[in-house]
Amino acid sequence: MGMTLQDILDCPRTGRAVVMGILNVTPDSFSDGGQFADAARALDHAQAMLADGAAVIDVGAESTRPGAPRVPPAEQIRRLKDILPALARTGAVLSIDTTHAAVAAFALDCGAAIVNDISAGREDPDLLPLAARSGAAVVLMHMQGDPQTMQQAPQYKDVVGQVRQFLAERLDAAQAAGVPGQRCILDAGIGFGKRLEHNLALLAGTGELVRLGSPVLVGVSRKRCIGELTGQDQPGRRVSGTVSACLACRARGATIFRVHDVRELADALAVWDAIESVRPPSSANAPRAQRPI
Ligand code: HH2
Repeated sequence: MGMTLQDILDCPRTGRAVVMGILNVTPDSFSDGGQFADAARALDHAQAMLADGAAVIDVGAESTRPGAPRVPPAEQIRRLKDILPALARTGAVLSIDTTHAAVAAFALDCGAAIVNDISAGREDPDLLPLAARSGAAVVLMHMQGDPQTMQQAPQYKDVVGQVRQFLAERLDAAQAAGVPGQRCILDAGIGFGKRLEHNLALLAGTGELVRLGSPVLVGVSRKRCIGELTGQDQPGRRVSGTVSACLACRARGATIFRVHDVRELADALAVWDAIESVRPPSSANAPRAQRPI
């Protein structure tokens, strides 16, 4: 039996972490564009990610890579209309990656449980009220600017403080619209209007977002910042770097990891969690401090 939405939201209390597998039904996503635009292939890929340990599948019909063209809601729904009902039949927890209430409403009708809104409810004023009415969880993500312009000249005085403040305000807005804080998921928005130094500060500062009290999601999979740190230009070669970033955030309290490479991260989390669950040896067994002779 897979996890329920409530199990996923309860992770900060139960000490577990979950993998959210990415399914882009787009022709142009930065890493997997065009691979899963066909419904049968998309379903196969989702089933493989579930078998590999994904607790939730995040389906997106619009690329948000820097400079990507916007996709109107009707076209997003056209891309989703065959795949979403088929995915719902698998019984998996589904998330819809969209900023449009019309697309979210379509996905929720098909059985989705999470609305992943990279605009945190700012783009479409109907999105948070819709989530409130339907009982869906909402991902609130930070972004400076919009995908067309966000990488032009990102500037912050205190990136962690500003992102924390933004998310606290969007959490208030979601609650004012009727979405309880326990159903909001916070995300620093790695790569959305940020340079490498900003992304690193936010990954290191994950604990600051965790302290806001809602579950924290990390979306760093195969992103440019991983390439900048590892020298890997091809997104498919950024898997180890992605796993390392996710574990660093796991150690700081993040509980939901949105990735392309589910098995690699699920295995890494299983090992990390097993080690962390062992109680440290008592000080009697600890090696004695070396003294200079
Ligand atoms: N990143 C992307 C898309 N959606 N949602 C959340 N909550 N957090 C993220 O970091 C995030 C996101 C971009 O990655 P991807 O889906 O792989 O690419 P594309 O936008 O080109 O489809």
